[in-house]
Amino acid sequence: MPTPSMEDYLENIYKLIDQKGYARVSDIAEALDVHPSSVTKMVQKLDKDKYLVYEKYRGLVLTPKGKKIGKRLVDRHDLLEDFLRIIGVSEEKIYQDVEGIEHHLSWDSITCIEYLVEYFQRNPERIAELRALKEADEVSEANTDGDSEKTVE
Ligand SMILES: [Mn+2]
Repeated sequence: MPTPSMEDYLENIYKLIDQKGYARVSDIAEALDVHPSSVTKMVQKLDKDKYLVYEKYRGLVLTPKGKKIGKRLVDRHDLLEDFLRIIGVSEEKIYQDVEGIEHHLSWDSITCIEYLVEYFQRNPERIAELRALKEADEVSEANTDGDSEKTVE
């Protein structure tokens, strides 16, 4: 099993290759906000563990094993974003929150969240109910704050 840090690399390498057709050390360093020398070190480790093949002058290719786990990690990230969006987390918090939780849930929990997201997507009226519950609470909180003129969208 890859470590959380390896997961971040595999996730981003998969995404870069998917979007641009290739992943350079400099692109990975930028995506993960780390020093290129850290990328080189991790890429060598991922090569040793057979997730990818790294050749200094030809770049980096994911192995079938690397592709499979990379896709799974990207899908997991997207699923968790959908989940937080559905339960009403504000857009500016979603990405960082997913980065914070994605490595710490079991695949069992991920599967359960997947069904929950599917359930809500099939029943959008339930999403509306959930939103209404949150908004009603926000309105009553605003009122008890003596801020009764505050309007809630
Ligand atoms: Mn992520």
